[in-house]
Amino acid sequence: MLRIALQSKGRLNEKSLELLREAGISVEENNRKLLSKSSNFPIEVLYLRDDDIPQTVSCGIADLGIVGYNEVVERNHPVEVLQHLEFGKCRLSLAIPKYIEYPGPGFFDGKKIATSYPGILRSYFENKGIACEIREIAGSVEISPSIGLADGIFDIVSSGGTLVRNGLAEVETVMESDAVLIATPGLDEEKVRTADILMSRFTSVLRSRGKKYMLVNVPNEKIEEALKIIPSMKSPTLLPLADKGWSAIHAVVDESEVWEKADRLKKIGAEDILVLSMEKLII
Ligand code: PRT
Ligand code: ZN
Repeated sequence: MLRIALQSKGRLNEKSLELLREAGISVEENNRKLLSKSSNFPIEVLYLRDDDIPQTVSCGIADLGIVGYNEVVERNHPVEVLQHLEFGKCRLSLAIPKYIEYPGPGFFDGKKIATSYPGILRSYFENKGIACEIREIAGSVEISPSIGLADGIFDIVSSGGTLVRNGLAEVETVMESDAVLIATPGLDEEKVRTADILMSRFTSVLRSRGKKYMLVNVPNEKIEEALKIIPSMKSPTLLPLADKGWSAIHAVVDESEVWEKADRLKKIGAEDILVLSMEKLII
C-alpha cells in the first residue's frame, strides 16, 4: 500500500484529486479526514498543508506527494522528483515599484526584499554575487514596498494581476514551477512497482489533455496532402470508405490547431470532418 500526501486545501487540492480521479483512482472526498483509502487502487491519501509535504515524503511518512516544485526547492529536503504534472503553473519573480527604473539585477545590491521563499532567493543572489537583505514574511508579501517594509518583493506570480494591483513591476523571473509528483528516496521494490503504474496512468491523462480526435473523409488522391496537414502521434489510421475513391483518416491533434487544420483540409477537398473529445490516451 502506497501513501500519497496531497494538499488538504488550497490551489493544488482539487487538481490533484482530479488527476487521481482521471487516472481511475477513487478516493473518498476529504470530509475533514486526514487519511482516506482508495477503494480500487493500493493507495491511501494523506491530506497536509503544502509546506509540510516535502518533509513528510522525505522522511517516508508518505511515500509520494504532490506539491508545487517551488516548495520542493525551498524546503530542500531530499526527495525524488518523479514527474512534472503541468498544473499549478506559476513563476517566482522579483518585483519592484513600477515607477522605479530597473537597471538589472545589480539594482538589488544593498536593498531589502520581502519574501516567503528566502532559500530560493538567497541562492539566486549568492550565484550572482549580490548582497541584499532578505525579509522573510509569511503572507501579503506584495504590500511590503507600499508600507516601507522592503524595496522589492520576491513572490509567486501567475497572471501578474496581484503585482499590477499593488503598483509593482516584475523585473526578474528566478524560477518556473508546476505541481510535481515526489517520492521518498529508495522506496522498496513493491512500492516502486505501484508508483510506476500510477505514473504511467498520470502520463496517459496528461497526454490526452488538450488533444482531440479528428476523423475526416478525403479523396484517395489527396491522402498524401492530408497526411501532411494532420500527422498523428505515430501514424494516422487510414480506412477505405464504401464509396470507392474515398478514405477516412483518423488522427489525434492538438485542440488549439483543430480549426486551422480543418480549414486546410476543406481546401484540399476533405469532407465530413468530425472532431471528438479524447478521454484517455493509453500508451
Ligand atoms: O494552506 P497551505 O499552506 O496548504 O497552502 P498555501 O496557502 O501555502 O498555498 P496555495 O494553496 O496558495 O498555493 C499552493 C501552490 O500553488 C504554490 O506553492 C504554487 O506552487 C502554486 N501556485 C500557482 C500558486 C499560484 N499559482 C499563485 N498565483 N500559489 C500562489 N499564488 C498566489 C501568489 O502567492 C500571489 O499572492 O497568487 C498571487 C499571484 O497570482 P496572480 O495571478 O495575481 O499573479
Ligand atoms: Zn503553504
